[in-house]
Amino acid sequence: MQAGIAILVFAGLMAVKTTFAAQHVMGGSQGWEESVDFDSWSSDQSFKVGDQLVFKYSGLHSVVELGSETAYKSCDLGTPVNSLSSGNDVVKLSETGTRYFACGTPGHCEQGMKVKVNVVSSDSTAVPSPGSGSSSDSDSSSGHGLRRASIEYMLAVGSLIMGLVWSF
Ligand SMILES: [Cu+2]
Repeated sequence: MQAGIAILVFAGLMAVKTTFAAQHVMGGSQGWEESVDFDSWSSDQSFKVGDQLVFKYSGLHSVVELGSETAYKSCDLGTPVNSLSSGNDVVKLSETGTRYFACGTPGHCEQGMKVKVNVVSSDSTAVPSPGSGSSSDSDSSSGHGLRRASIEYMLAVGSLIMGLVWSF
């Protein structure tokens, strides 16, 4: 019985952990493709420490991580921080800051196949969007984020309690 409870507690903790970390499939359903407008796609995303980026693509493409805004802007792929080419690559966001990714196929970056990922602390509930202004705006969006986080937390705790009840 005790071992069973320990397993349930562990499963519950895993549920909490996974509810808070998100996987971002780059480009959404289209994936890592030239046709995606990555600027507008990424503006709807909230990238947090602990989240993962997933790059899904065909053999026409690859993933090159760039080390600077300058390299990103000019599509300078000469000194990449990291290169990936499996077609189903997972990149973990382990700290705050900006990460830059582009396709390594000649010409694709210039065509817009690149994305900038602004990673914020996992405590943050709101990502200020450029040009958005008033304090009431940011208040309401952070309130929304908090509400969402607490609902996810309650779901995780709820499933843990359900598990405990069933074990008796
Ligand atoms: Cu490409």
